[in-house]
Amino acid sequence: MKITTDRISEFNKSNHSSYKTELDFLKNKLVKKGIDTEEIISKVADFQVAIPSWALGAGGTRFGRFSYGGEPASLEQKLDDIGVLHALTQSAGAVSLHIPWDIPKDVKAIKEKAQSHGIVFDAMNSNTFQDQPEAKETYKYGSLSAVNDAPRDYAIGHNLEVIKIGEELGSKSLTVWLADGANFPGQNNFQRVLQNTENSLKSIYGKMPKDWKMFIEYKPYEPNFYSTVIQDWGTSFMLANACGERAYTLVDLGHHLPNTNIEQIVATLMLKGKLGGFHFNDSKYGDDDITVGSIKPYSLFLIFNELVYGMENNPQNPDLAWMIDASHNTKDPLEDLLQSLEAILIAYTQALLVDQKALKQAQQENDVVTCQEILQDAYRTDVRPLLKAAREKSGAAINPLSAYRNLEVRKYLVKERGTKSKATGL
Ligand code: LRH
Ligand code: MN
Repeated sequence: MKITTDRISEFNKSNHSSYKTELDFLKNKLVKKGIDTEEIISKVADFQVAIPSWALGAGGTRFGRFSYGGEPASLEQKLDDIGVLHALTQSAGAVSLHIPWDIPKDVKAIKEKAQSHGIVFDAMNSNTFQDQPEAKETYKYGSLSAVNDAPRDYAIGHNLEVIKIGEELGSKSLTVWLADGANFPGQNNFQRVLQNTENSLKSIYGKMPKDWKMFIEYKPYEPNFYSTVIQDWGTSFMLANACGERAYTLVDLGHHLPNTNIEQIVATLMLKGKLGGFHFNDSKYGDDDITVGSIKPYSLFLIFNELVYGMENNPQNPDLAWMIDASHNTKDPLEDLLQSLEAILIAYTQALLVDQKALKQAQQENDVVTCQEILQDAYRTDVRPLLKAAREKSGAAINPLSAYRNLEVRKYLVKERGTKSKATGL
C-alpha cells in the first residue's frame, strides 16, 4: 500500500483549522521566552527514527501470540509498511534489519523498494541467540563468549556475514546483542566468558569496514536468569573501549533493572564520547518492549534532556542512532509504532524547550527548587502543535494515527495479505 502525498494533503485539509489556533497560542508563549519556534520545528522535522524490521507483525510471549491480520510476510512487504509509517510521519526514514530474519533475496530490488519509500538502512542486527535449522554449531551455551572455539568462531563468522549484507545495502553499523550468560551459579567462569567475548568482539571489529560503527547492546537478564555476560552499561563501555574508537554502547531503555537512572547513564556515556544509539521502548517491570512513553514519559523526557545537553556540549560523541525496539502483543503494530514515534518526538521537543542557561545558573546557585521548575515547565508544555507543524512542513499527516485509521490501512492490508500472513521476528 502506498499513501500518496495528495491523499495526505487532502486529509490534512480536513484537519487544518484546530491545530493552527493551538500552534499560534503556543508560539506566542514560547517566543515571549526567547525561543525560536521555527528552529525547533526544523529540528523536529529532521529527526529520523529507524523502525525495527522485527516489529511489524504481532509479537508474542512464551504464553502465546495473537496474529494481527495483514502482517508483512516478506522483507518487501515490511518495507512497504515502513513506507506507510514514513508517508504519514516523515520521521521513519530508516529500517534496522535483523539477520537471518530479514536476509534480502534480491539486494538490488530491496534497495529500490526502500528508495521508493525514502527509507535508508540503519544498523544491522546479528542474531547469535537462536539456532537456525541448518546451523553447524549451537549457541545453547553461548556464542561470542562460548567456552569452545567452534560456536565462538561460528558466531564471529555470522557477524561478518551480517556486515557483508549491510555493506551491500548501504548500512554503516552493526548492533551486537548477546543472550550469552548463565542460569545457575557455577555454570560459567565469569572472567573466562567475558575475556572470550572481548576477544570475539575485537576480531569482528578488526574486520569491520573502516567507516562502520559497532554498537554493543547490554541487558541484565533474559533469556539467561542468573547472569548475562554483557549485563550493564559499564561492561558494554569497557568492551567498546577494548575494541576501538568506532565501537560504542547502545542503550535499550528496557534493559535496566527497576529504578535505574538511565538519564545519568546517557550523560556519562556522552561525556566519554561512547554513546552510539538507542533502542526506544517502555516497560514497567522487565524488557517489556511496549510503546515508547506509555509508562514512564517523564523518564523519557529526562533522557532527552541529557541528550539535548550532550548534543550541544559533547562534540566528542558521534551523531546518535535513533531506533525503536518494540514488540506488539495487543495493538496494531503500525498504530503502536506511530504512537512510539509521537512519544519520542514529544520528549525531544520538550527537551529542546529547557532553558539550559537558566538551569546552569540555578545549578550554580544550588537553587534546587528552580532547577526542578525549569525542567518541569518544559515537560508540562503541550508541544504537539509543534510536531503537527513539523509534519505539515515535511508533507506528512498532521495527525498520523487518525489518518492511518481514516485511510483504513489495516483493512487494506488484510484484504491484500489475508489474516494468516505472519511476519518474521519476535
Ligand atoms: C534483546 C533485544 C535486541 C534484539 C532483540 C530483538 O532483548 O533488545 O536488541 O536483538 O531484542
Ligand atoms: Mn534492543
